[in-house]
Amino acid sequence: ETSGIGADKVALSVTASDVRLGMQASALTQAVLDHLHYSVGRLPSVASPHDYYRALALAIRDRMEYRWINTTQTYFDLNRKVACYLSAEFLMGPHLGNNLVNLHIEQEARNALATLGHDLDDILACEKEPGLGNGGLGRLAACYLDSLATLQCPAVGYGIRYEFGIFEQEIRDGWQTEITDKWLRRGNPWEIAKPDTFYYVNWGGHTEHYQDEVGCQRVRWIPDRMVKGVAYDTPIQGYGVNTCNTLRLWSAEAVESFDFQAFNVGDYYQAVNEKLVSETVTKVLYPNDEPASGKRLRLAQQYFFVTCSLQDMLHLLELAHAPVETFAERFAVQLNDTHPSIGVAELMRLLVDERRFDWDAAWAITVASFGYTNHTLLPEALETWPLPMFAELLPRHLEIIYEINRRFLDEVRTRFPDDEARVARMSLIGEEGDKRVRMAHLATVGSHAINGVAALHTELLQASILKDFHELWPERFSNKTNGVTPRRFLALSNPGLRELLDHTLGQQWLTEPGLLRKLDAHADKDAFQHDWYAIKLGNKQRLSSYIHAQTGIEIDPGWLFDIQVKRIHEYKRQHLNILHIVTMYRRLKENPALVLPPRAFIFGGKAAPGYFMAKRIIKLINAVAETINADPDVNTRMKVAFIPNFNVQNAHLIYPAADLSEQISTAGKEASGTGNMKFMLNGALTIGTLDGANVEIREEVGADNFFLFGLSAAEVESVKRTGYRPHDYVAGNDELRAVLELIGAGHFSQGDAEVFRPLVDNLTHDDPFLVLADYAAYIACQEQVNSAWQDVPNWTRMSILNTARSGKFSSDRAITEYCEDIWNIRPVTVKA
Ligand code: B1N
Repeated sequence: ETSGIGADKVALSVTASDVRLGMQASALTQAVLDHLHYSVGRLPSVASPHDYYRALALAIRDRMEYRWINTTQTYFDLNRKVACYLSAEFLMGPHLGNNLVNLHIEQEARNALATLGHDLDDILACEKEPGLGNGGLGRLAACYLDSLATLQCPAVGYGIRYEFGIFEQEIRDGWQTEITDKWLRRGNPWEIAKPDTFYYVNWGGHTEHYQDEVGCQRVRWIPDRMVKGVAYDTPIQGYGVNTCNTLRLWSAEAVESFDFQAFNVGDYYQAVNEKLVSETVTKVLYPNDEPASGKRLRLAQQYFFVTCSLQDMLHLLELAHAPVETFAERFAVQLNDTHPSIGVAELMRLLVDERRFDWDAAWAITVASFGYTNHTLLPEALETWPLPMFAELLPRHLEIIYEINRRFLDEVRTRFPDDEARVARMSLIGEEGDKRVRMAHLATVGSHAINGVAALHTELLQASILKDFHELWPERFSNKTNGVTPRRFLALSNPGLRELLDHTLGQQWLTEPGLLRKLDAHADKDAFQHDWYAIKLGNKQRLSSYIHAQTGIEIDPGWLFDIQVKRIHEYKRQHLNILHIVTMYRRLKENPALVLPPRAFIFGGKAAPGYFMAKRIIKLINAVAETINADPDVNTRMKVAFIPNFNVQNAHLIYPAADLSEQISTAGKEASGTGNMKFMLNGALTIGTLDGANVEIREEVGADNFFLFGLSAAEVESVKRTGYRPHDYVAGNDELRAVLELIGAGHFSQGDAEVFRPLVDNLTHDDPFLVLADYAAYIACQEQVNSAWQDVPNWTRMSILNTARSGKFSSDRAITEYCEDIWNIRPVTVKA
């Protein structure tokens, strides 16, 4: 039997052929040629690199398909409980390279392409990554899918197939500009559309209360709009296993028959318009990381993907002939922040209104099914919806939320009599100013397990925004410190280091990252340090070429690479980093003889398009870069570069090249951070505050191998309580004052004293994130970095220890904890 047309349409007893599934280079070469011919429609001689990319991607997808179908079938046959990870964002990054790693066929693919006259790296670079997320939260969801598959856990990721993902960032004249992300323009070889798997989604209208045949009071929702959610599936191949799970993303389509009336009265235009309106639901990802958008369309997106996902679960139960009563035994539904929290009310509606469950039985199922992960304490990020908007879009859900609230507040009153202040604080409806539905409260009340994403964050969560809930149900709370996948963020992106680790530890470190500890024993060895240094230098050369190609800036790979990449946000304090750079610039200008080890200050990150301060911080970084890079007095000892369009693809080049990882958020504000873990895994040392997972990183690596500075979370709170006056810090520190004056006077903006005025004014008069309070400590800590950097063997030793002690931050560890403590899910072996 051969591959090609009809090979997958033969009699049922015959499965796909070995030739087509072959993992050897020769079989892959043939498969790429077949796909070039049959799927891409190009002769090899005229095919572009992108054509080859598509052909190889399809050939690799073929090789996962068998495992994929088999995995789904295995879960179904064994009736196994499935983790359903509900997330409005999945920031998957490029698929091809990762799938090659997980299937162990990189070398074969490289050889196959070489036979065809192409270099695998050039072909990998052709992939346009699906940017269906903003930052850490979306990338965490992607790492968790990788770990679930690798750990052989039954799991599905459910989300939204945005037609436009996160915008592409270009830097023009130092400012961020946003370009729409048309990621589907050249097709997506990784997804398989499932046009027959769809569900209806309703909006608006009103409710009717009626008595059913047996005299029960029931409610009917009479919506006035309807769309269809269609499934698009992407395979998630585990590393070194047969498990291949599914990411199922929903896309909105018009319901063909719904606007038939418009056709009948001849209003063709209105009918077509209806289609356009329907499809806007999944058109674009909201580009705000953290601040809640408050837009009706965002709530519509949330309800859309959540109802499709829950209906899909109910449908799967039906296919398995399992009673709906067993829902919570079959599905663990995890809410990735509050974005899918409308699911609590929706599952109640599906059970009570549509399946005629009584309330208590439905509620028991709901609470047993849901878990809620909180990712932020920032007040501006907490989702609340104005009642009128909620009532217009989801009238029945609002009634259900009122009923959940009534029963819940009765419980609170019983436990805490005569405490109406507590009742008001805990209500699902906020009454400060306009009335709003508090989604974090809905998620908490509807879940049997609530968790934060780092130890400090969970403590603060229990002490602040969910304090009352923690007092009521302490047993429901736990910490699940985030993790990242070592497959993508080391094996794929740092092949040099991977090889050294494989050689030193054997390949098992990739699934047992605790084995990295064995590197401790090599940290002092000259030869090993030598290899380590050479690998880092190679990675820095790679990044340096990329930066040069993107920005024209030349950076010497021998310099200290000091990197801060993450969304631009005041709480992350990129401007604190800039104040340090300007401080060093001034010192060099004033004292040309100053001994300063040369450093490259590298930034990357997008600002929300409507975030005034964040956009100005980008402009400031670029303005400072332009001045410094062009000044021969300083540019032999410092350079500054802003890498445009930070995304997963260029992150692969960035993390492995770092010597120093900047994790300098105001303590108490960064829930966890995950970039901090990616840097550590790749041997960067951290300069950071006691915030988020930095606390645990420092614990693991040891205080001697971490550059700590700044106020603690408790100190930040106490400074704020007793009245923070940033101006006192300006008055008390000549160097700080001079730095702010230099920026404010337009030294970096051709004399324009207006452009950075809002930044400088904000820092001197308000400074909500205590940049000035931490300035002196940060500068002093950076001086320690400079001295440490000059001792190459010791720096290398500390770099090795960082990788060695990063095992805790594998997403495999995190997922194991979710499986054991929250989901009650066990691995299942999928046979070959
Ligand atoms: O989630 C990450 C954490 O590591 C980060 O510390 C945290 O900031 C991040 C609304 C968010 N929290 N909240 C968001 C994203 C999009 C959106 O529309 C909020 N992202 C985080 C993973 O735990």
